[in-house]
Amino acid sequence: MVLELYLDLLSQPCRAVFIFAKKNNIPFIIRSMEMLKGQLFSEEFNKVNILRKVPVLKDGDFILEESTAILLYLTRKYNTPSHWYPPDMKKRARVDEFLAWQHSNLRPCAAKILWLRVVIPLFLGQQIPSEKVQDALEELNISLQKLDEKFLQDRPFIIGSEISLADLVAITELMQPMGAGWDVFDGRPKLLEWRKRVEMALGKELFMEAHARILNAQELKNITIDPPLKAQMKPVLLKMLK
Ligand SMILES: N[C@@H](CCC(=O)N[C@@H](CS)C(=O)NCC(=O)O)C(=O)O
Repeated sequence: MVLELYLDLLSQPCRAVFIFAKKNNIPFIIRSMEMLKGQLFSEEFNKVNILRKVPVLKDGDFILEESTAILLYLTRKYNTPSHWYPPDMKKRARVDEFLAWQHSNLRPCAAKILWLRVVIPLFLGQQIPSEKVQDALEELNISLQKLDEKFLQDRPFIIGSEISLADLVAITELMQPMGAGWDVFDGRPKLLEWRKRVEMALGKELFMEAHARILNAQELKNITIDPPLKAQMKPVLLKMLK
């Protein structure tokens, strides 16, 4: 039975899973989900994941959520090249360390900007006060500095000379429109060189295939949100802005 992956490529964890599966020639069927069209609320998806989140992996009757768990499952089931998740105990621990750190640092900071710049304006039809965006950019800057100084240091990739799951997860977090001409890599030449190496290691074509939608600012502006979802989210988002 072929593996099924429920993904929306607007989502960072989905992009990481998508790139990993494709890069490693893992056969899968993509069950394309569109969060903004309310598809996570369908009856059909509810049977797969009552948490109504993507990504989800379905391998026969085995269903798995959480991108980190999915990536690790794929490395083990398909015995992917060891550089992704090295057998060496200390290198592996470094990948684990990064995967744990990013969930409460880089990811929420980058996601917040996406919400402020793209998602909330789409839902509420209004721009966000610039101080809010500025605060979020400053938080992201702190995380970027940690990525640079603690995790990357002077190595070509986060844990050494080869790409691992840590680089894959990090790059998918940073490839999103930050808005107002702000570029994550501006003034960070080391991170820029790292980004180029990661892109090359993954393959430019696959990299762009995964990021085409999220980087298409015009398309993002024209998305029509599912009306019931819009009504449901509006009070939550207004509260967020207070
Ligand atoms: N920790 C989870 C995060 C999953 C997650 O939050 N997915 C988001 C998209 S990035 C989602 O499905 N959101 C829909 C919702 O919350 O309604 C992972 O890494 O897989």
